[in-house]
Amino acid sequence: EKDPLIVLVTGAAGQIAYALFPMIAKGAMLGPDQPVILHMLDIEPAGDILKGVKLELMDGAFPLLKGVITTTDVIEACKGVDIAIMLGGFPRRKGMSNKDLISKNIGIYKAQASALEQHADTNCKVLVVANPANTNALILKEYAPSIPEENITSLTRLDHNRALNQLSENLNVHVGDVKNVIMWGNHSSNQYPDANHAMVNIGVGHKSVKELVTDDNWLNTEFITNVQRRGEVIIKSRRLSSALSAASATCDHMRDWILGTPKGTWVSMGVYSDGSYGIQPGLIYSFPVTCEKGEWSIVQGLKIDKFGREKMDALEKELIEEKNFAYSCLH
Ligand code: NAX
Repeated sequence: EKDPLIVLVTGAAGQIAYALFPMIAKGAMLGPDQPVILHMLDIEPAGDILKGVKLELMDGAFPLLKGVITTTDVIEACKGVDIAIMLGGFPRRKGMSNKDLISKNIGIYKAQASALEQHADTNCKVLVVANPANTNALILKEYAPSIPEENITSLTRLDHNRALNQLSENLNVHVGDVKNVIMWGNHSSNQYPDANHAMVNIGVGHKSVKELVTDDNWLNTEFITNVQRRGEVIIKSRRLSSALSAASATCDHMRDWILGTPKGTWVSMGVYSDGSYGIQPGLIYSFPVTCEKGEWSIVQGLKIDKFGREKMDALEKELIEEKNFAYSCLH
């Protein structure tokens, strides 16, 4: 049997975590033969909730779950961690701008970065989900300089999966037969789902989405706004933000990163920019990536049209502004 991996989940008393824990415990994230130990971190007022979630996890009688630690102490939470899933943070309240959110989260991400750097495994892989996800990841990277920069990523997989679903509904094909959409840049209200390179499995090979859509204009209009507004639509009907789909996307992100993407398939991940596609190096920007043996690499050489280029540049600008604002709070 493999040695267990230690998985830290912050914001462990929250709603995404509640949907995510059974997926991790059943092996959907790290594989059906990979035992896990969970470290659940939340803040003091959520201590009782944490204990309750732990009781449910024990009652799940999951064969792969070799231990559960609940704590409100960030150092204890980070000890020996192999995988860190950052769901915790200051929640967006009505009327809060991105800047308000950044200034509230900066202290949290600085402290968690230091704790991870000092106490986690040296090859710890980190996924930041809490918003603003890209910029929280960037702060984490800055304050954990000994964690390799390629080990710090942010979630755009939920948007990616939403885009796959939009294509599947529009083309009336199964979602499992659609692949290679791209979320570029930032997880924000201006996010840009790009289906120009997306493919559909038609049984005897693949056809491009561009060939299959009846209305070419749809990809640059409704498709984009449907993906952008999906979160709001869900909040309106569920009266809570997306949790099941966010947990599933979190699981997909880590699984593909660690176990690899299928041949010919790429996924979207917020990763450290190396300057690919002319994007400022050092930003955490979402790119199409393939993964092998625990390492991601950015898909190179895709043709970008003028419409897409403008969207990508606008998202880069947004991230530079968030970065500059974050730095002005820090120094
Ligand atoms: P919840 O409000 O249900 O849970 C957040 C939890 O974090 C709470 O239990 C809270 O006590 C805890 N927390 C706050 N400060 C903390 C700290 N310093 N250390 C540890 N825990 C702390 O939110 P939930 O719906 O679970 O969403 C979690 C985060 O994901 C939010 O920031 C949300 O905006 C973000 N999302 C990001 C998405 C993405 O695609 N990147 C999509 C889904 C989601 O909206």
